Amino acid sequence: SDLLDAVTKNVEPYPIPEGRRYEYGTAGFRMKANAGLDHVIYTVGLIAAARSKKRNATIGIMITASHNPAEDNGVKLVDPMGDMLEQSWESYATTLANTPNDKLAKAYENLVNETLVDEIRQLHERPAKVVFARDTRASGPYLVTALKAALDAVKVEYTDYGLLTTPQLHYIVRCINTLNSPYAFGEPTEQGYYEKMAKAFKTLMYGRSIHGSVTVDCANGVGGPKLKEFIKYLPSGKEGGIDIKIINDDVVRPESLNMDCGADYVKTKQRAPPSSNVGPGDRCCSLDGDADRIVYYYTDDSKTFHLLDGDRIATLGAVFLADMTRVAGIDSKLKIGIVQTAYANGAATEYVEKVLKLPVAVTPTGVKHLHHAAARYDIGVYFEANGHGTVLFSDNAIKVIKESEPKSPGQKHALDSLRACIDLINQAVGDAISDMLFAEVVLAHKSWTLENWRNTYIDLPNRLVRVEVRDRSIFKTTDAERKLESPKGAQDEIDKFCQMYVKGRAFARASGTEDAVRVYAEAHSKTEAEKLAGQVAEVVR
Ligand code: NG1
Ligand code: ZN
Repeated sequence: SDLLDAVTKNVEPYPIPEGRRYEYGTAGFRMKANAGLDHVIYTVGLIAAARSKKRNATIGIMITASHNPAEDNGVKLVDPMGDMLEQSWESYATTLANTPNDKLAKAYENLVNETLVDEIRQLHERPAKVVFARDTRASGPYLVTALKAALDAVKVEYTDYGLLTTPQLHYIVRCINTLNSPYAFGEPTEQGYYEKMAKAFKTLMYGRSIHGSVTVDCANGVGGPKLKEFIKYLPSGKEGGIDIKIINDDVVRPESLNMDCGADYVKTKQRAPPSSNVGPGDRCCSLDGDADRIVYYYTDDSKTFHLLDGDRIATLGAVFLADMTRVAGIDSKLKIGIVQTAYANGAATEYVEKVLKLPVAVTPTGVKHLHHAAARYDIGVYFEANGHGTVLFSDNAIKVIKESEPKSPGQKHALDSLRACIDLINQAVGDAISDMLFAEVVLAHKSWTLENWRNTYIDLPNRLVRVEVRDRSIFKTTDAERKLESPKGAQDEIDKFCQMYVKGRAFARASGTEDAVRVYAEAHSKTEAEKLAGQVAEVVR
């Protein structure tokens, strides 16, 4: 057909480089931008078309490589509710990405036939709708050209949103697909995003004030210009709002992206970006390159650096939400829980279970796993230690919160606050800017400094190492990645080493985003955590 001829013709400029093999991983496709990503993105356009037909909804495509170096880029698909692509479709994406140009049209036709097999025939004729955006990487505009070539070939109706943070794109996808429904999420525009969250922020800040300013490191990525825009909608410190100082917002030199700054730098180096010159106790946070991750930190009077990571943001948020449901008198109707991965600090897990007395679920790495587990609670707080996470409110929770009649001014205030949380928190996906405003609100309510926040529990010293191995695919895990089931015998050795230390805990797993095995170890002292990490690294090496 004409359509299939167009698929073949338009892909001509984007062949697969010799010997390349692609895989749709935890974060979609990610690689050096010049390693055939144009071909991959073209095929992602076709997948989005098929997925849109299948779901009869708008599908999102985000072009970003998040915290990775400036010369990398990547792409991921966003499902109708603003969540990650359904897992069963990842293998379709992998298959199509590895299909050479001369076989692509046929592969696309097969995909549509296979995935629409149970549907009525008209589905083939159903229009497909896609929206997409990109981060500030230099390769972005060229990759958009490849994407448009695919969307044009299969006659998809699309909107190019230009530069957006990853969570903004997720927000927009969800807004479009819930428009005029009882689950309407908001206006499907960048401005709609700012207005919705700013309004909720003002409600939550009513009668409160935030002490001092917060310095936000934007990783020289798309978060910089977007946060600057957002500030126009937010009340300033003087107006009972927030004073935000932006650093690392250079998007003119693309090579500065994630360079010696950003959430990943701060988390892995355990230090502030060298460009930061704040004083002792000053409140700081760092976003990553596409603004879906955030960590807080400060240095104390003795210049010691203290990180408040995703585990902390989760506990901070959970404390607040649990308090508010109690004050509102609806705690018996709502089940609150926290979802972590194996990378959560043991002290955080213990604090949640023993002090907050909330249930903890542990899932494999990757936001989609946490997201699904969080959806099983009425209020599910999920965060990866590296700062990616959000809070999900179930339909039941939203109904209870919206329909409860307050019996006192205190209950009214708590209910209003909870209602505003539903809007302030980007439930589509982890969102650094939304998470930051939420954390700021909770700190303001509690009149806490970062030091107060840190003193809720003290992290166990820990160490994360990256181990290069010949073949990482031999490392198979079980128990939410906390145990190795292959290679045989490795887990027994790891257990033996863990037992040598007080509070010793360690695990090894193959990275889903890099060609390496990651080893995590914690123990009651820094030296011991490091020793344990070294020993486990030897086991897998
Ligand atoms: P891998 O490479 O599979 O460990 C990393 C992060 C994840 C997640 C993904 C996606 C660590 C230890 N792992 O996964 O938490 O964010 O990247 O970006 O930080
Ligand atoms: Zn990111």
